[in-house]
Amino acid sequence: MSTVSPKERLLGGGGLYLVLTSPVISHVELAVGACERGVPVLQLREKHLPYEQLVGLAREIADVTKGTDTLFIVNDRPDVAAAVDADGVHLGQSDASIRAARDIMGSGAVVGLSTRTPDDAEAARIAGADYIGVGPVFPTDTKPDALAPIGLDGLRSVAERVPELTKVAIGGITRSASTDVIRAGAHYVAVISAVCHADDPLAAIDDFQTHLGRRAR
Ligand code: TZP
Ligand code: MG
Repeated sequence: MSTVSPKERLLGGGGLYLVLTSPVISHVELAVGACERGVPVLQLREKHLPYEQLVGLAREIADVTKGTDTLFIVNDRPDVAAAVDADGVHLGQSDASIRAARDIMGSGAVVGLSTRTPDDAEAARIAGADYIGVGPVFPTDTKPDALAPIGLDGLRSVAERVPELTKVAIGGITRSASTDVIRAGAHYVAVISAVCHADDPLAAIDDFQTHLGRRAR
């Protein structure tokens, strides 16, 4: 069990950031497999679930990640994240503010914010985000309302504007593209379909882990 704080763990590492959305095996089975394989960050993103069900699922996942090296982040909902004592929350541009999330979760919580452009990224840094999501990098079918992809060049522009911020690239990232994404300036690659909707999600994690590993920095 790590004695290092969640923020220090996030800031000191890199690699696979696995977002759980409608996985083809159960969320808990996938969370167990991710922890066993040393995935550094797990996020629960199930936008359609009502509060009680979301808290129930988040609590099960928090029980799995507790005491492991895997950080647990809840998407959109600082209230849910606080209810299950998750390590952090990921906010979109139209979710709660970073300040509101810290008021709910406490100052030790990891707070991430979605961004797409260098200006978004700079605003996120000024607002005190611990990390930024950057994307969509590539086209994605998983988020129907996603804006146009920014490509590796767009990711590079964001990375150049906020070199000191931890960057989590997202959107259409496959295992084979993941090394280019890291080279373009991301510390973590966030994936949904490449793992959650793979024929064998645990084998897909192994494939990412083999190629990305746990990236200390
Ligand atoms: N935000 C930007 S793209 C995206 C989100 C949540 C979807 C990523 O899913 P996939 O399947 O990895 O493209
Ligand atoms: Mg959101």
